[in-house]
Amino acid sequence: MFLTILLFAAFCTTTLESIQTLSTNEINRMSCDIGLYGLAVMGQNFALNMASHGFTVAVCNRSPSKVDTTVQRAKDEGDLPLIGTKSPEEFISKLSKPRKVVILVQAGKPVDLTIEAISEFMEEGDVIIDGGNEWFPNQIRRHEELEKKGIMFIGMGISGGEEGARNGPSLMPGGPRKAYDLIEPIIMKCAAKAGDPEEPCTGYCGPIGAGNYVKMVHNGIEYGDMQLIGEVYDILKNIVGMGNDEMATLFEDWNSGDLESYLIEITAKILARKDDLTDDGYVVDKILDKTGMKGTGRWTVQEAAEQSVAAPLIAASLDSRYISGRKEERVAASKVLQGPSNEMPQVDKDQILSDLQQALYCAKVTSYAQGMGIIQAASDKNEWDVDLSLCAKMWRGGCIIRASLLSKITAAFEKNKDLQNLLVDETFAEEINARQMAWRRVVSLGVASGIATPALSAALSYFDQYRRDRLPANLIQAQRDFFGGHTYNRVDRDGTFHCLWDETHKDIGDLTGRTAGEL
Ligand code: NBP
Repeated sequence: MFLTILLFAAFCTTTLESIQTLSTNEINRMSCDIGLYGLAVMGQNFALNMASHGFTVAVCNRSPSKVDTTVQRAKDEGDLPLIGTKSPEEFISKLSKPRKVVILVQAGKPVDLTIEAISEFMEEGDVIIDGGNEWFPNQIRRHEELEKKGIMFIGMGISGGEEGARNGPSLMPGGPRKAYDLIEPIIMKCAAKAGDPEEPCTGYCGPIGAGNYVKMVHNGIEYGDMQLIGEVYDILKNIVGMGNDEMATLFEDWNSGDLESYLIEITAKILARKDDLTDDGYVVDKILDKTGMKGTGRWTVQEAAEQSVAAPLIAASLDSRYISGRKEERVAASKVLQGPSNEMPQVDKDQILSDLQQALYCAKVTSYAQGMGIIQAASDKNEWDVDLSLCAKMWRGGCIIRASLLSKITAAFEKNKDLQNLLVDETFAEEINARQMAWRRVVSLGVASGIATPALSAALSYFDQYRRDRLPANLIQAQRDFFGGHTYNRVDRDGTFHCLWDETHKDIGDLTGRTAGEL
């Protein structure tokens, strides 16, 4: 490593053009700690991040122009130890063995094509790390394909966008332990740091698939957090009647309390931002009310269903994006459908602001409870042994859902590794029990005013279902048995039962082997 740095220090005083003038021997002597293929927003910044931490980095990209840009940035940002290469063969030849290559190209087919192009020049014991937002079964498939060649594969979720990639993202790797051990010294340095004492926002998530799964659920929670803040904004604007500057100050204020988080922080900044294209008003008011998405929220909801885990808050935030997308239909519907005809309820402003703060906190905790529930179920099913306290720890810095609340969540899962649901952790249970009336007042106000609060309401309904020892599911089970002979269990004795509900019902005989439809 020391020799590599010395060689690199000499090398980095040259420009890209002068690379061409180095002798073949000199170029061949270069041996980098790690390679990065794919130099769009994420790749370029992550390469510079690694180089800033003293690791020698070789970079490559399908279009060579981005290689030049990255090399120039490395030079401008302090002669960082980074070299550009223009072909997969040259790229791989620059890496010390066992070779470690991070791929950051568009997810899907481009990743397969890149693996195909670079793996040709790699050998047994090398490691490929895909940092894209990838559907986890694709990573399992790639792992199996590369395993045949003896190349190890890691699927590493990365969160934090451009800024995080450059200055410290949250990194969620999953793959063979041996491969993880090879990259650990690098990712521990390059990841964001959080906590007191500071710790890197990364760690071993588990076997292949686990890292992408954790990142996928992170994004589902991100959808939920954003929707919750959107609903609070809607109430503040359309029920309380607050202006953008006043709301910005409120969010800024909330950011110094229990709700402290990146998304609350940027919301304050967004609300305060004046329009830069016109002299009139704020940017936020000029933005079309249609939310885009790239699929990770949908995957989370699909996976929740797959694992038979209820995640209504995340599902509500996904549904809200779908409804927002139907702008033209909504505009037409707004001319036909009406909200409540009575006057808006009178609100005590101080009360509702305090209620909203508490409701948002309760719903956020519920959102994490649902997300962690999905990860736990998948981890059990796939035998990944994902550590939920590590997930919370990794999300404390660098990523979009970073929040002070995550330190408490980390502590809850550290205290009880087998915690069945975050809501029943002593600390959170106490907080939510105490704040629930505020939450209920907010949801009631939304309903009475015709302002939808799908995520706040879904979270409250989840809380109200989860906390009750008896639900109306007995009636539903009876209905199932009535129309389909699906049988039922009883509360007072063991066994499977079927009732001859009326004269049309016949004895269905031996019930052995029939179940009442447990999960
Ligand atoms: P993009 O997702 O926009 O992808 C652009 C990169 O993919 C370029 O380097 C491009 O090469 C390369 N590429 C494409 Br497109 N097709 C290719 C092919 N057939 N073969 C080889 N390379 C190909 O980049 P990004 O926004 O930096 O994201 C990279 C990954 O990180 C994605 O999986 C993304 O989901 C994930 N991610 C992004 C963010 C974010 O905030 N942007 C955050 C977290 C994770 P070219 O230059 O030759 O066109």
